[in-house]
Amino acid sequence: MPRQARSKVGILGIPFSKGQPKGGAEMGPEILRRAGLVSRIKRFDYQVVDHGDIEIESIPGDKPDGNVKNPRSVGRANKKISDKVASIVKSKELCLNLGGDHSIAIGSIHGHCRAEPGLVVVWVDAHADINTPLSSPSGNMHGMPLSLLVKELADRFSPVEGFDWCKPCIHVRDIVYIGLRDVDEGERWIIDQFGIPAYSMQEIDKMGIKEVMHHALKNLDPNGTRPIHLSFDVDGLDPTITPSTGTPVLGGLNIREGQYIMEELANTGRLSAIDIVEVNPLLGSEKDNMVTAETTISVIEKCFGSKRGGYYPASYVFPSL
Ligand SMILES: [Mn+2]
Repeated sequence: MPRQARSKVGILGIPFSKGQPKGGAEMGPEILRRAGLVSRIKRFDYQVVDHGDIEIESIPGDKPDGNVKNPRSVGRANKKISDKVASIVKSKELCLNLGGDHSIAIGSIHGHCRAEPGLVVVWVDAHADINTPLSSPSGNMHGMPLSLLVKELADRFSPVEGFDWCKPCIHVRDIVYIGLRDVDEGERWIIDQFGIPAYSMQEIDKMGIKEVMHHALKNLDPNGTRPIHLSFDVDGLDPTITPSTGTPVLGGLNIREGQYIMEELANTGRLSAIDIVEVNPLLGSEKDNMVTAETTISVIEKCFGSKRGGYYPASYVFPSL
């Protein structure tokens, strides 16, 4: 028996960008709110609670820990994110996190795990974001969130400064990837070594998005009972439709594939937390930002029951004489 879908959405802004070097990702929540995200979600059968933006403290003189940049800033912010997400999920809200760069997924998945220990992760992204501090070519933590969360990689690197609070809470096989097309060597090794189901753009071209979603969800949770954490990097979509982002890669998901992924996830009734990350308005023109925000909202709203074939809320009354 599938669990009952959550009836409330808790929106949490996370204006954090120290997981990568480019300024502007901290403006993601603002740009999505300004483009009408909250009112768009209110049209559906959810009670919307806006928790505002989380307050991020800056840590001056945050020296690298080995290869890892800004470890204490990322660690401190994510501890806070974990606490907040845990409390939102515990209060039975579907937690919608507006990033921020993708390093915020460390705290959001960690906090989600505290409330829902049996969760699975759907990672929609051009990148695998599972480098360890040792395998990462850049040292930017937005490319490492999953390595800090999975139990199987804990013995592959030393604890990172600022992350003593963060114990791995998922297994590699609790993850499925969709949309990959820029994967580092160490990341590919991890995917092969542990057999992580990974649907790159090649599989999407070969199988079509319908088959990919069917297999992805079956692979992850054959019985279809576990809560789902969707971590959605807007660079999973093609840069022609989400140009305002930090690490765009050509050849991404088109708008219809993006919408279909979300519709299928909504149909499970098991979504309990969502991250939307890497919207960066400082990297695009005003028009780019409008396109990026509109694309992102039109995809994300499908998580809340918006249907391309038309829709009315449970409260709808058909006008009659
Ligand atoms: Mn990412």
